[in-house]
Amino acid sequence: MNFQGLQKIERAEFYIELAFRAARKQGDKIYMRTSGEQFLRIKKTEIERVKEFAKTIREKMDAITKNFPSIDGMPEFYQELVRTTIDYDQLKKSLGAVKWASEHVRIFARKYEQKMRGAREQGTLKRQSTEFYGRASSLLKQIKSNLAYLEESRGIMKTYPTIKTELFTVAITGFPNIGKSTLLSKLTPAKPEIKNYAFTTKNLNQGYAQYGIHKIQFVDTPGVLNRHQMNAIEQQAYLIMKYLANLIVYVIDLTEPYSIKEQEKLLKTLAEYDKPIVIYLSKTDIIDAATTAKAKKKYRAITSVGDLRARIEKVMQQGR
Ligand SMILES: Nc1nc2c(ncn2[C@@H]2O[C@H](COP(=O)(O)OP(=O)(O)OP(=O)(O)O)[C@@H](O)[C@H]2O)c(=O)[nH]1
Ligand SMILES: [Mg+2]
Repeated sequence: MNFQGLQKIERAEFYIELAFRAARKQGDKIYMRTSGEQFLRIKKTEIERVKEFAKTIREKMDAITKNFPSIDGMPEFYQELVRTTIDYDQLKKSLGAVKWASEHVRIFARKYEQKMRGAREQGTLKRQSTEFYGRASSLLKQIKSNLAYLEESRGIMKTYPTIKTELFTVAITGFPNIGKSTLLSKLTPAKPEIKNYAFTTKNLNQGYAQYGIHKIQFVDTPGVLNRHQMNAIEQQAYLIMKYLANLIVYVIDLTEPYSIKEQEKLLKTLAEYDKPIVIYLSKTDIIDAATTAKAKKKYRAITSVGDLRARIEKVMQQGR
C-alpha cells in the first residue's frame, strides 16, 4: 500500500471561503444568463448561489471521506500499524463527523432553497440566504477538530513504509551494526546506507530480487535491541516480522559489536513469531576459519550469500 498520495485536508475556513468564491462566481453567471423581471432574476441568482455553496462543500467533504483509506479493508500489517500510531476511534469519529457535515449541508440547502422560492421581496431573500451561509459555515466550524485530526493522521500515514503485502517476504534482522544492510545489498540491487556505526538504518530498507518466476521482497530492519520499550521504527520492524515475513534471516556477527550472549538472547525471542528462521553469519571474511566453522555448526548457520539464496528459495518452494 502507498500512503504518499493522500490529499491534504484543509482547515474549515479554507472550505468555507472556497464555497463562497464558487457561489459568487456561479451567481454572477446565472444573473447574466437570466432575463425577465428583476426580482425573479435576483431570486434565481440567490438560490443558485446557495446551491453552489452547498455543492462545493459537499464535494470537498465527500472527497475526504472517500479518499481516506478504509482501515478495515487494509492488510493486517497496516491495520495494526494504524492502531499503534493513530487513535483509531478518533479517526473513525472524525470521518463520521465529516460525513455528517456533508449530509447536513445538503439538508440545509434544500430547506433554504424552498424557503427562498417562497420569498416575495428582496429583503426576505437576503435574510434567508445569510441565514443559510451562517448555518452551513457553523456546521463546518463544528468539525474543525475532526478535520485537524484527519490531517494529523494523514501526516502520520505518509511516514508508513510502502510494503508489498502480497509478495513472499524475507525480514533481515539482528543487532545494530552487524551487517544487515550489507547483506541486503548483496541479495538485491538495493543500495542501503552502510556505515561503521550502530543505528545507521533508521527506516525500513527494502529490496527486491527475482527468484525464478517469483519476486521476493527483502526488508532490512533497523538494528533491534533486547528491550520492551519500542520506538516507532522498531514497532514497524516488529509488525513486519509478525504479519509479513515468510522467513526471518537472523544475522549473527562473530566480531561481537554486541556480545554473542546478547545476540543469542535476541534470537530466542524470535520464536514468538512462529516463522522459519535462517541464521546467517556476517563478516566471516575477518573471522578465523575455526571460529566460523564452530559457530556454523552450533547454529546450523549459513556463511555465504549463495547458500543463503538457495535456502530462501527452498523455503519459498516449501511454502507454496
Ligand atoms: N568485513 C566485513 N565487514 C562487514 C560485513 N558486513 C558488514 N560489514 C561492515 O559492518 C558495518 C556495519 O554494516 P551495516 O550493513 O551498516 O550494518 P547494519 O546491521 O545494517 O547496521 P544498522 O543499520 O546500524 O543496524 C559496516 O562498516 C560494514 O562495512 C562483512 O561481511 N565483512
Ligand atoms: Mg542497516
